[in-house]
Amino acid sequence: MDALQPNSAAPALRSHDAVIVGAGFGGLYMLHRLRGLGLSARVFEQGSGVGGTWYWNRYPGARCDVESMQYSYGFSEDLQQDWQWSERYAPQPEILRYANHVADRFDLRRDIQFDTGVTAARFDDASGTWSVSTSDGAETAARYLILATGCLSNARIPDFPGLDDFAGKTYHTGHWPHRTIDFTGQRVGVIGTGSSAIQSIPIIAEQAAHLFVFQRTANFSVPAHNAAISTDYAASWKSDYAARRRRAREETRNGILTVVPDKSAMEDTAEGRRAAYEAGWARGGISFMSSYNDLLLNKEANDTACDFVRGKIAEIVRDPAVARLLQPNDHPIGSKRICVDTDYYATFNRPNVTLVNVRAEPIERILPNGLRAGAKEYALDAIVFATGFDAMTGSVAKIDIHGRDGRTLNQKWVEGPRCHLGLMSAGFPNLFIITGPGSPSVLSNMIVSIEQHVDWITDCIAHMRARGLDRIEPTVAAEDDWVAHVNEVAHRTLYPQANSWYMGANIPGKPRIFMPYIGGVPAYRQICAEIAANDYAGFSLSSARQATPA
Ligand code: N01
Repeated sequence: MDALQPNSAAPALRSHDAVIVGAGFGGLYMLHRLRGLGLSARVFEQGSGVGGTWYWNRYPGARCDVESMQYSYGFSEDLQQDWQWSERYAPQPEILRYANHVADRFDLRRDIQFDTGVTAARFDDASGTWSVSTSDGAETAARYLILATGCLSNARIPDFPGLDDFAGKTYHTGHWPHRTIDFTGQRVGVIGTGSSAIQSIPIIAEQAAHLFVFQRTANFSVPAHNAAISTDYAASWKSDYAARRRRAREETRNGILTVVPDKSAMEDTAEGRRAAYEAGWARGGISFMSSYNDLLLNKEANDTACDFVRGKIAEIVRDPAVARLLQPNDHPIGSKRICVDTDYYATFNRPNVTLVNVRAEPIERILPNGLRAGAKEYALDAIVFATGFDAMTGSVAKIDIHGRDGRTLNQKWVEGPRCHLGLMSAGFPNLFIITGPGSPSVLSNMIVSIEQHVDWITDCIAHMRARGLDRIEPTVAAEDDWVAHVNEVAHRTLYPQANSWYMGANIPGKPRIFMPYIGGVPAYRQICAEIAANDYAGFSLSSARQATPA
């Protein structure tokens, strides 16, 4: 379809084969692939630039906790050979440069409309097209609507009373200003102790006159041991990049090449475990969780890893009362996303850092000059909300999506998200969600999962076009089976034991459903591939001239 140009002052009516929402890593690659099919696509991006997560999360210390050589696209051999990563864990500005490089290299910007949010989308059953409303007041018609809205993109500030009265500056880690913020000489409060807080606290502590860390739940964190990437290390990856990418996709649970011993922690002696955990601690990063093959399956095994990390905290933090407060004791290690830090625990040895237990004394009110927690008031010049996101469904829910029978996606998902394969939802034809709920997504290397979804969607659209079909949606039966399977697999693990954002537990009133698919990247890829090879079994495909699927 070609764009229709407006001939009056009326809002533009545009028409494309596909609308893609979001210009992060998912949206960029989706645009590239659809162009390859010869389709016209328009990307709407609410930010002023590409990069998604890495456009918004500019807080001090932001970096990826998947190693740079792996947290990058594998679809272009030239790209992966040319790009040089500087550090083992790339800092946010470098990842953002990479996203911009990709946008320029593949000439993607001309089809991206920045500073434009998608507010609503309505499926017209008669024409089989989506009508997409955007924040610029325009409407765009498209056969396919593809949400590349990201899993952690709806930043959330809890509804603290008095928030608007605060006279100082407030920040959210996921909405950080696009300029350097210097806290020198200030009294700063950081609320939250998740990954974002744990990365930013050591840096803010170096600047602030005093830093108060308001902790509700202690988190497990392992050292990053970040370092420059040596030329030899990069060269070893590049010498067989394609094969390594393939192994990451097909042979690892989470799309990240790691050696996982085929051994339970309980098969080892106490000394053997100590040595394995010490090696994991020394290696650094999330591969600590791969010290044994059952840390997220067996509580007894998990406890041994918890004890090890709690012991490390006690060794690092000098004040035993502070150390105790920092030692997590209410969830298995890894059941909340494990954090990766640089000097996090040691930061609490600084005289200008105070840990406040807001589990015991919750934050009651934000005051004009600080906040009150329990009986105590804390004077603050700035508050950093490291309070996370309405994860996985939050950015989808912000769009008022009406499906084939007029029902909204939010109505359908009121008791938790329902998707087949985490890709499509019954009643919403031609609506694809990249790394949606029910897919490995946040439990995997996101770029690996993004590429797999984009490739699957591209192949699906190509398949339909080759057969004169223009409508696809999952059957209710297939979707129900998949949702049940996602739940069943999750409950074989320790994950549901934590009040995590994976479970929707961080959002008051959000249904408690384990949202990502934990069956592993290789198994999931195989299921998706088999369904495609089997003429998209579990999906109804038709042309607009045929009856609507039941
Ligand atoms: O958010 P979070 P995040 N009063 O939800 C606390 C990815 N990521 O932005 O646990 C007091 O984890 C809340 O407390 P509790 C990664 O997948 C990756 O840090 O709910 N506290 C928690 O401590 C990560 O998991 C990277 O009791 C309140 C914190 O706020 C995900 O993004 C870096 C509160 C929120 O932690 C999200 O991480 C950064 C309240 N009312 C992020 N409400 C890397 O790759 C919330 N909290 C390295």
